Amino acid sequence: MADRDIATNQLQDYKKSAGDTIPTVTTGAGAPIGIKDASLTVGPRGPILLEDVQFIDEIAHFDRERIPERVVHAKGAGAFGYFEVTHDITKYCAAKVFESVNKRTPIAVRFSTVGGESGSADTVRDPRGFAVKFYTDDGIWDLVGNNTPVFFVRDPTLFPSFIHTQKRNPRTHLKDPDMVWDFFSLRPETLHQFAILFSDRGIPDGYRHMNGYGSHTFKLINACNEPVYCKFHYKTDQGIRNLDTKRAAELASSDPDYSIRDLYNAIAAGNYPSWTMYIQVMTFEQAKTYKYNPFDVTKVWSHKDFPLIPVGKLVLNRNPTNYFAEVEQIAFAPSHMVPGIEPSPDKMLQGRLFSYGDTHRYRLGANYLQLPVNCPYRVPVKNYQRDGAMCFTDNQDGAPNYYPNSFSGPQENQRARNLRPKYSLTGDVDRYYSGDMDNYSQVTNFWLNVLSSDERKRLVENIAGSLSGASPFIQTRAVKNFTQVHPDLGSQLSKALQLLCSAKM
Ligand code: HDE
Repeated sequence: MADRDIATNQLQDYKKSAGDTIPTVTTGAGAPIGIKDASLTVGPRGPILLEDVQFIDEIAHFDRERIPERVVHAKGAGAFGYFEVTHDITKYCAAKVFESVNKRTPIAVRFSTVGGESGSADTVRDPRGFAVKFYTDDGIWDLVGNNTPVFFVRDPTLFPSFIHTQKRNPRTHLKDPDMVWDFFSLRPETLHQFAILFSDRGIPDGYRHMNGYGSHTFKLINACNEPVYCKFHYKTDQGIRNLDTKRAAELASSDPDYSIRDLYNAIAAGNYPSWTMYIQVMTFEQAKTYKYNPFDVTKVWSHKDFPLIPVGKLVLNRNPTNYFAEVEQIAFAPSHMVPGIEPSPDKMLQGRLFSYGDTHRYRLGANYLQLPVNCPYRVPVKNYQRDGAMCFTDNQDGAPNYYPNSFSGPQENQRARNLRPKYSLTGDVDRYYSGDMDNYSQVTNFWLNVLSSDERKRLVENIAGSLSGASPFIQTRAVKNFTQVHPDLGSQLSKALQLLCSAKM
């Protein structure tokens, strides 16, 4: 069996580790089962009796095996490990996770594709999710990011529509290039993320060879209660590696679970992947005058203006022991924050603060934070929440369930209270259109100064390949947008499209 990889040998390895003692099979309620492979029937050809509770126990549980898949990021791989601080950033942030150099905090990570279903191929052109759960001394901190530093839209109210264009046409149940390109060409703020998606980085080679980004602007608070704005980055220590379109398409049919397999095998072989965490820091004064809106998630902060500051290392050294328990049920939320880390006014981040908890309560239930993979197991949870479906702790025993109280119920924490700088907001309440906020300058810079000429050529080919499936009037509108990025991009794309469309005729 030398040619079998570690993932394929999982059951062989289980058998070896289980040893000679084979357990008794039981019902869900623990009763030992005498005969497992036959239902209870009247004669060998007869119908099944209602008293076959053993069969009903088995089939009724089977009928409920699936929970709703994630509405986006349904296909993914998870792993566990630690975050270790290598550089002191306490002058910016008092969160316990950054408390001292060498401090380690356990983490869980889930990588994912975005648009496909949970059975879809791993090697598609799609952003990759890069979600990290830090089990800190102050509870859970989730940094739920992607492998790109920017996002498609800047107002969360557009997110459901945007995602619908990435999913299936409601009538045909097919992916629909008109839906994709209609939306993209009507909302040019998508161009920056789009250019990255259609560049070489659009199909990473597995999950170990890509960077991760918190993407949004966050706020860090130091022990003197002074805030700064910040962006988080993880750079892969394995080096960036991408798949070309042809190889990705081959893998989509020969090994659709390529990225899950790659991560599992690497960790099982002791080849632990790691990433270096950096932050960029912007003061409140700088934010007031910076040339871009620092809370616009379609933009990056220039590394020249805001250099990367090293912070620490993420290391993944354990595979999940059970996929459903530890990966399907893991529940990340940007609202899981800890003292010292706060949201910025970025509207997209604000929209996400609501959405994730909401989806978890639907997908997993009101007590999703009690599941072992989600619970902040390094701190005791003490509060005034009680009951709900599937409460499987002691439900906080006999402690008072109301606040304030005179009976030793949990009290406020002074440190958390001190790490709360006030901030003031003014402005007229309105629905502000944000589609016209400089959609081009950073994409032009990407085209001119980030990509090599070969990379530009491939970008044009990749866009043309996808855009050629859309209706001609949508193609024309999209080319117009790309021409605004740079006339060369527009004309090269126009030529590539003509070639492809005439080849199809
Ligand atoms: Fe998500 N996103 N998202 N997203 N997202 C979800 O939460 C949502 C956004 C990201 O491995 C969902 O548990 C809204 C940006 C990752 O489990 C859902 C908006 C970024 C994952 C949701 C965004 C992300 C999700 C679906 C716009 C990168 C997978 C299931 C306001 C910075 C996490 C779930 C995992 C998952 C909502 C935009 C990253 C529905 C409303 C921007 C990595 O709650």
